[in-house]
Amino acid sequence: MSSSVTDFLATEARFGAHNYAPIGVVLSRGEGVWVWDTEGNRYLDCLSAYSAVNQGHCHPKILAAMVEQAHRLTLTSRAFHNDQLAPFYEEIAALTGSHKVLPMNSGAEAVESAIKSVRKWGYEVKGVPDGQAEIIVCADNFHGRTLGIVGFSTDPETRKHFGPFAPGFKIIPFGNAAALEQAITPTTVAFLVEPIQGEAGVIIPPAGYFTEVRELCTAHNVMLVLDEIQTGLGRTGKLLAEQHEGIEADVTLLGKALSGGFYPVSAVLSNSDVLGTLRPGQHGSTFGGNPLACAVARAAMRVLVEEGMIENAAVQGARFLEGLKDIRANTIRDVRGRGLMLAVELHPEAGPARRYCEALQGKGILAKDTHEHTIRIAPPLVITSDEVDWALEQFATTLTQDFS
Ligand code: IF1
Repeated sequence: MSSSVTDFLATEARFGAHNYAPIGVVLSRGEGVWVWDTEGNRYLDCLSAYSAVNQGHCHPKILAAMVEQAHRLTLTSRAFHNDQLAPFYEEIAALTGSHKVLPMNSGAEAVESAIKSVRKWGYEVKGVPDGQAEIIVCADNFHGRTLGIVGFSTDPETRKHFGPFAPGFKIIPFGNAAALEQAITPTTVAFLVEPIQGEAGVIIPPAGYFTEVRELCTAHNVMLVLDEIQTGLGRTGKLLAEQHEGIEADVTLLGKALSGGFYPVSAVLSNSDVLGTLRPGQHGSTFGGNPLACAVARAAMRVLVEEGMIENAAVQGARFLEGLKDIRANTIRDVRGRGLMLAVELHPEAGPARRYCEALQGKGILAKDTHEHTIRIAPPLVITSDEVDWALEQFATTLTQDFS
């Protein structure tokens, strides 16, 4: 069967829920930083499936681990043990310095699992009266799409007509430690926050913010839950973004790149007794911790470290950021980033960022707009200097165009 791009788009539109508005490219193959569409055009992937393919598309070692494991055993449920779970625990604990691990599948599931765990910790360890646990979150957060999570979103599109929502969340501004201090009460069990807000447009908090946050959480016996689902696993040039401020979260959430994009794998990592409050029957998942997921995640973590991808993200991220800052275009309002988590914010008068992303597509680059005026740039961490320089040329010619 040979379908044209319009056929694919028409069929999707006819049968699929219209909850996305993708750029009009139909991809059929990927390798490293490159992806190809059905017509054979090649693109540099500057989204990396929202940082799920940090290790590059179809990494051969992760692929081999997946295929090998798929031949042996894929799913046992947690009613029985499997021989991949223990080594996965050991390796992720060693990598991240965590004591306890709860394996799940999607990022949103990891967030939900953390919410359940910190509430339970609040009642059973901290001594909060039952039903009164409060979790503090930030404005403009993005933690996923479940009802529990969208209930504390501040984006009207995300919430509208999906209610009623669960109580127990308090929203404060991001990057403001004084606001956190004011919001904490004796029934506060946790502060859930992204180290860098991704969906909000790659918002980097002021230096020292997380040091203060850490001190406040410790002083008030509040669990600091860092959602590193997007920032984690090398994206920002460190294994975890928390390392940029030399702090340690009480609970760390990983997802996306934990499988290198092969399979949904997420995890709740905890350094305290938070996960210790969960007893048999109180939480779980059919697929969480399955042998295929564990084998894939083990390979995904191994190549990230063995192949120097985290260091490369730091080096190439700095090169990319410098190059973007050197582009002289009056369309550009701000350029920011840490490691290979970058963004170009356009002046509102420059027209919607989406048009620039479509122009970039014509030049062989796939990037995604966010919040109308921001272009997000997050290539796989295996990108080379030559590829960064080539991408910068394409960005320079595109950003000096005027689409307004
Ligand atoms: C989509 C955004 C990125 C996340 C953080 C949890 C999750 C995500 C920090 C949930 C997921 C995704 C989901 C994806 C778009 C994408 C995204 F633009 F929406 F915000 F990456 F920037 N915590 N982010 O970023 O993980 O349940 O999806 O596995 O299409 O909704 P998930």
